[in-house]
Amino acid sequence: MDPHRQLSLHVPEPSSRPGDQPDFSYLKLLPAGGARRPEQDCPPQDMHDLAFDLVRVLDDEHAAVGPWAMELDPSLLLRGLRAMEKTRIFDERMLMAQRQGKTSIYVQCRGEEAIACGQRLALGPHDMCFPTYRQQGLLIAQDFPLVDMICQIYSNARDKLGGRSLPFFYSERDHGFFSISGNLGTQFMQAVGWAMASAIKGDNRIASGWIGDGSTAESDFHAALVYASVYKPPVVMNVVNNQWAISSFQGIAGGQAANFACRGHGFNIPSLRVDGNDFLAVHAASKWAIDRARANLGPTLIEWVTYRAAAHSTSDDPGKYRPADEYAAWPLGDPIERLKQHLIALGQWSESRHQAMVEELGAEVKAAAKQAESFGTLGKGPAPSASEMFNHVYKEMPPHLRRQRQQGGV
Ligand SMILES: Cc1ncc(C[n+]2csc(CCOP(=O)(O)OP(=O)(O)O)c2C)c(N)n1
Repeated sequence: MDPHRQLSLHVPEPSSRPGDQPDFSYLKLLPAGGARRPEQDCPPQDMHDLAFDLVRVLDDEHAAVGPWAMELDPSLLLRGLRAMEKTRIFDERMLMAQRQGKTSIYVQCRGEEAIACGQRLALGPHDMCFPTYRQQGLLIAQDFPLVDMICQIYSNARDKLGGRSLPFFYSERDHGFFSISGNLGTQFMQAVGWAMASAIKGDNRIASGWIGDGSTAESDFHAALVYASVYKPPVVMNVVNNQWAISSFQGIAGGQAANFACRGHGFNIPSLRVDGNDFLAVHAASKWAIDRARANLGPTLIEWVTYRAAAHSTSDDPGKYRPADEYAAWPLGDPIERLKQHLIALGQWSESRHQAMVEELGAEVKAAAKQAESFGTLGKGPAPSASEMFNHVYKEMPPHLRRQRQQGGV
């Protein structure tokens, strides 16, 4: 008889599937105000606990509590609230536009608005973000023209990228928004390289890199951590843990064995785990990491704990792999509602003012969509010239591409 035991693989399964009760008992949630706030120059090895805690500022009564609660001007909070609501309304409109055939695909960031909006408002205007496709809030929070975004989503005659890129793969260098690529994870390493270049040049600008929980399984994530660990460039390394990578739950990327924040420990990179649906926590943790980078104290890894409330994209049906009401049971709530209630508790806001703002933003987004439509939609045109296809492959068009263009008669 074979004395060895029969081997088997461990295949992680999410805590609930369609038809099951949502179950988030796997999340270790500390009360708001429970996590300590280390000094700006705290050595990474002295803050390991913060990768296992959860930085939260807003408590259940909508008050800002604990050491991460900063003295923030209410006008900043109102800007954040407006940016988040505008992002959500924009997403809703573009989802509808996709259903009407005006674009081929769209990706919402519903439930994750606080993260991109909160960090953008903590960054300087000349810092550079390396986003994924789910950080449209980085543009919207700086009042970037919606018409430009929509023209690209519609791949129309006014699309600045000449129809060469997927809808919502924006590229806005002058607004600190690096070209989005479809290949997951690549931007995370590039953010580190950009930050290294900034330091080599003796510049004062910092980088902000973004990646999803699923994409941390890409090798570029690890390469980025190695370079960030060795050269200590000024970069904020954001992992948005929204629990899902299309239909794969975060455990498939290793999140069940060890959370994403603690991956910084092996690289001696300071790491924070933060409530991503708490705008005040997002802003405070971002500011901590940004100030640290700017003081030449190196990178910070931040795991933002959040939930992807919508489908992965317009091509996805989450009802096939997770309980339909899972988001309703998400223990960290909705980021817009939480900040709204906080501002109401401060006496700075009201339900009726909020309603008026929603209507105003709805009208603004609708007008931008209409204007963009006048330059064409995917279905109806006008479209960019087919000759655009040959532009920007190289700086100068080589003879073989020129010939192909002539053969195409464009
Ligand atoms: C290298 C690579 N592999 C696979 C894909 C297909 N793909 C697109 S999005 C996605 C899921 C990414 O999940 P996550 O990183 O958690 O980000 P989220 O979509 O949740 O924001 C996958 C597998 C891709 N675009 N690139």
